[in-house]
Formats: sequence, structure tokens, C-alpha cells
Amino acid sequence: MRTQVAIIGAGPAGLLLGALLHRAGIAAVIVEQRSPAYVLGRIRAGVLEQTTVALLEQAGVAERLHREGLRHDGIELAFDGRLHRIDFQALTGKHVTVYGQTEVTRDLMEARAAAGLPPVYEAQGVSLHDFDGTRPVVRYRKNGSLREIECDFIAGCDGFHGASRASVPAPALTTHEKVYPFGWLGVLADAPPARDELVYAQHARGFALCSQRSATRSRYYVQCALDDRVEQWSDARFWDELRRRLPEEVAQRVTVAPALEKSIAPLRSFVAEPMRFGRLFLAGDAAHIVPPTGAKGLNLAASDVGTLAQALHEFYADKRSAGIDAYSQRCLSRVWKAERFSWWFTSLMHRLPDQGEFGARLQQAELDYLVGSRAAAGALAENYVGLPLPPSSLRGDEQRELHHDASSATASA
Ligand code: RFL
Ligand code: PHB
Repeated sequence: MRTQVAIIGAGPAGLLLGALLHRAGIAAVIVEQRSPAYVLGRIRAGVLEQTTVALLEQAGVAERLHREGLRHDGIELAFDGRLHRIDFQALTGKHVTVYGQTEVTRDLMEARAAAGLPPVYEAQGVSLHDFDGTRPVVRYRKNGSLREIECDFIAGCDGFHGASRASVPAPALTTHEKVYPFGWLGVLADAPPARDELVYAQHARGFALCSQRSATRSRYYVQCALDDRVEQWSDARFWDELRRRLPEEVAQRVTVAPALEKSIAPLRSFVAEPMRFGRLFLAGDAAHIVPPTGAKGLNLAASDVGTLAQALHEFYADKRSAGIDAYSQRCLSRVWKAERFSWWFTSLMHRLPDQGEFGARLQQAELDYLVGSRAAAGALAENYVGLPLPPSSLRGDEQRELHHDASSATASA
């Protein structure tokens, strides 16, 4: 089989890239190792930046999102038994949209099926070849037979544990990683949310988050030990612990209901640089991970593939490779800012095992400062609603700078 772009992974990054390329008239084949039900069964992100919504609009998949998504103009921070609102609208003029990753994925899957281009699901042993030349190849097994896709480019959208990043020769890749000494235990329940907006709670017993999916479905998280297992957390224990970490006025309004889903996620910060190797591009969790505290993972995945789709469009429509050459640098400038924000917000809100009394007092002082200073609250708000996307077309002087960077990198290598 021959196509223009082979996309590895049918998570939100791969599916959104497929939709954006389809709109731009670029042919793509998506190869996914799991089944559609498995992909939809993962309960993950819930908060979309306006730039992510704009990309979903551009991809033609935002109709249900506009109908069912919840506009949130702020969040609440809870500490010392009290609630403090961060007003995004007043501080930045922007908002976020609460709409589950599961729903984004479902909308993208349906659009791809309606276009007659369903991903190849349950592809086994996916491998990437020859992306250092002009004719990359992707191989996989399906129903016992070996299949091959010849393409112009490969987009590695296969998440943190995927094959794409692992195919890059080790010397070509630099990775940066921080693993946090705690996890998040999440529960999904059919119960009205305790508050209208999300509540991020700092507490001596550990962090807690009240999130939601709709007026009747809540998503809650509590910080837990890294070696905790889900079986140790009965529903009763979870609801009890959650309420103990929330201010009284919120705890009273938590509706207890059976957990529809309960899972533990470790927290990690990770960046692989660069994000392009010849004709292979990494995008989303394949290239970087953030702890979920800042709600940035899915949004970064979306901005990566927005940048990539634009670069590929310029390549095919205008025969310009400047976008492709600048892809990694453009994405990484936004990625590192989101890494910084997610690390900062995580460090501020969680109980850190080795923080001691001094660390706890510093957290307290920073939270006080945050809710008492418009400048500090503004910095939180502008990062939470999402920093601007990198410019889609480089000006001449920026191109010269990039060229200069590239030549100095070669010279020093
Ligand atoms: P995904 O979603 O992991 O999808 C990758 C896909 O690739 C497939 N795959 C392969 N396919 C072929 N061959 C292989 N060798 C393959 N290996 C893997 C996988 O089966 C999968 O289908 O990555 P993608 O598309 O980059 O999307 C990233 C997001 O899923 C992730 O960043 C977010 O979920 C992170 N995240 C959040 N992000 C936000 O923006 N806002 C949030 O509120 C938010 N909350 C969260 C989160 C992540 C969480 N967890 C569980 C880590 C809350 C949690 C608890
Ligand atoms: C979620 O609803 O799953 C969610 C919301 C905000 C976060 C993380 C997760 O920061």
C-alpha cells in the first residue's frame, strides 16, 4: 500500500492529525495496535483549551463538542479549608471547555469512519523503517499476514510506550525525565458535580481534584502512594478520603455513587528532543508527558499535530519545507512552557514526601500570594487557558535565525 502520511496510533493525536490532513487533501493511513473499544475505554483528559477547540473545528469534528461541552470561565483553588476562585475570563479574556477525551476520540473516530477511512486496528508488531531517506516504510502484521505501507512521511502518534520514539537511534535523541513520588487515583461516577467549576485542593493529607464530564457525571482524583493498588481503595475509602481533603462546603456537596471506573496513574514529566528525525515526526505523548495537574497533555498533543498538519500542507501545496524544518523547534518552545507550568502546579498542590515543615510553609505562602496578587493569578490563568500556538508561517528573519541555529548545531556536533 502507498500513501502520503503513515500515522502510528489512533489516540487523539493520530486521529486529529488524520482529520486535519483529510481536510487539506493529504492522504493518510492510521495504524493502531489496539481495538476501538480499548481506545475508547481509557478515561483520561477532560479540559480543552480554546486553541484545541479551534483545531477540532478546523477538522470538522466540533459539532457535538459545541452542543455538549461545558464552558468554564475559571477554576477554584482550595486550601486552609477555604475556596478561592481564579477568574480566567477577567484575567485573560479566555475560557476552557470541559469535554472528555473519550468524547473527542469518539467524534474523531466517527468522522474517519464516515469518510470511509477507518484506521487499521489491532495491527501487531508495528515497525518503522527508512525514515532517514525519502521513502519511509511502516510494517505490521494483521490477521497473520505481513503488511507494508510506503509513504512520504511517518507521524509517530503512538503515545509514551509506542514504537515510534523507540525506533530512533539512541544517539540522535536526548530525553529529560522527572518521575514524581506519588500517583493519582481517579474515579468516574454518575453523580452531579460538587461545584460548577473544577476544584484543585491542597491539603496536608494530599492533593484532591473535583472535575466533571457533564451535569450528571463527575470525575474525582486523590493523590495516592505510588505503590497503592486499586483493590486497596474501596469506593467507601475513596469517598471518605476525598471529602476529608476538601473544604466543608465542597465536601458536603459531593454526591457518593458507585465508581464506574477507578484507576491509578503515575505522574511523570518527560521530553524527548528533537521531535523530528528525517521524515519521522513525533507528536503528543510519544514525544512528551506532563503530570495531569495542569490539564495540558491532550492540549499539547493537539497543538503538535496542528503544527504538523500546517507544515505538511505547506510542503504539498506550496512545495515549501520551512514548516517541516521548523516543526521540532516550534513545538518544543510550547512544550517546555507547558512542562514548566505542569511541574510548578504539581509541586504547589501536592504533598511532597520530603518537603518538611519549611516546604509546607513555602507552599502556603505561595498559595496566599497567588490568590492575593492579580499578577500571580494572571500567570496561572494564562498558562491554564493555554499559551498561544507557535506562528504558522515564519517571517524571513525568523527563518534566518532558524537556519543559523541549524548550522551552528551542525558545526558544534
Ligand atoms: P495516547 O492517547 O496514548 O494514544 C496513543 C495511541 O497509540 C497506540 N499505540 C500504538 N499503535 C500502533 N503501534 C504501536 N506500537 C503503538 N503503541 C501505542 C495506543 O494504543 C494509543 O491508542 O497518546 P496521544 O494521542 O498523544 O494523546 C495524549 C493524551 O492521551 C494525554 O496527553 C492526555 O490524556 C493527558 N491527560 C490530560 N490532558 C489534558 O490535556 N487535559 C487533561 O485534563 C488531562 N487529564 C491526562 C489527564 C492523562 C491522565 N492519565 C491517565 C495519564 C488525566 C489522566 C488521569
Ligand atoms: C479530568 O477531568 O480528568 C481532569 C481535569 C483537570 C485536570 C486533570 C484531569 O487537571
